[in-house]
Amino acid sequence: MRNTDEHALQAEFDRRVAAEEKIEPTDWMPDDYRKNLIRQMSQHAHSEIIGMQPEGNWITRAPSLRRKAILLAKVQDEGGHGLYLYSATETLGITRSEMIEALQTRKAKYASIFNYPTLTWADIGAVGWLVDGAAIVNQIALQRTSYGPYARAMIRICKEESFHQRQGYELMLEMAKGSPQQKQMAQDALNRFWWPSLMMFGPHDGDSAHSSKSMQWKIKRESNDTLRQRFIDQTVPQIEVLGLEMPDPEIKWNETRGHYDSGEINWDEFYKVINGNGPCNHQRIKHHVKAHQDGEWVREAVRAYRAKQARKKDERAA
Ligand code: BYC
Repeated sequence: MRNTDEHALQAEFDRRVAAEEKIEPTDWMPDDYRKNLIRQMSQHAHSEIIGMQPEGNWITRAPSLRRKAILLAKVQDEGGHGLYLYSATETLGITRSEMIEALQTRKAKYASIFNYPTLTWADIGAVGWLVDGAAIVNQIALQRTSYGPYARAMIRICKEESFHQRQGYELMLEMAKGSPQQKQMAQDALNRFWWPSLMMFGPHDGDSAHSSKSMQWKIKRESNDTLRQRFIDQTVPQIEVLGLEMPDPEIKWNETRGHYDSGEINWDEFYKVINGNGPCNHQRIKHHVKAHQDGEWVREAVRAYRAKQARKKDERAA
């Protein structure tokens, strides 16, 4: 392509992003924009799929039929989110199998939070309340992301995540107002999931490798620290309603800032987890590989069916 053409295409892309118009799959886009989207969106899809494991772990042990039905529906929703996101990412020119290969060979990441175990039933409440709660804060902003298929997927996903967050909070409320042992389980779940939930927003703005480009392209609409602070501000009053102790002794309302102050995240732990050495990284990938291998017969059947349809079409055309 001639240089002048490239400049014109880039100028048109910049104009559309500035005008808040969505970029669609058939539109020209800079290569780095495409690559960055593939990275973030495939990581997001993998998070939804790997995120089914810690909760799926409790489906057979849910304490009532009502709780089992809710959890089953939630875990299925997460699978659905993964599928919308894989499809949206495929519009950028990468195949589903390439993305899965990248996940299984650890070239692609998924949200750090899913490398922590769910040890008790109260953890299911904490995951819904805190993990889905953090995900919503991040994803509401992503509904305005500049890439059309991603923005549209986020609208539906946010509606479902909102139900997930509420069922988690309702579960926590029941535990926190229950017997002293149940209240203790709720407290313990809050203490263990608080910090990993804050880590979901990524490194501080100054340490975030992709933020400045992503903000310029309007892939990201708000910074990691802004979203993390919003999550803290909305969650602290919810902890008070539960009647639980704060998981961080440094949480304190700051009148001047109009926000809650809080303690520092253990960044060594964060980097350890995202680089493959968290408590459950190995188990999560091993389980994914096995499930994928066990599903090979389905893919084989789909391929055989497609080949048969193609043969029929050729015969009709001949
Ligand atoms: N975990 O430059 P940065 C859910 C990586 S699941 C792992 O700030 P970026 C749900 C980052 O990838 C919700 N890795 O990156 C499902 C980068 O490494 P690479 C999942 C992380 O992309 C089931 C490096 O650190 N949501 O809803 O600008 C049940 C530098 O970071 C993390 C999404 O995925 C992390 N927490 O910002 C319940 C939302 N943080 O790629 C709930 C979409 C950072 O260069 N993603 N890294 O190797 C995003 O909004 C952004 O990608 C992030 C990070 C805010 C996560």
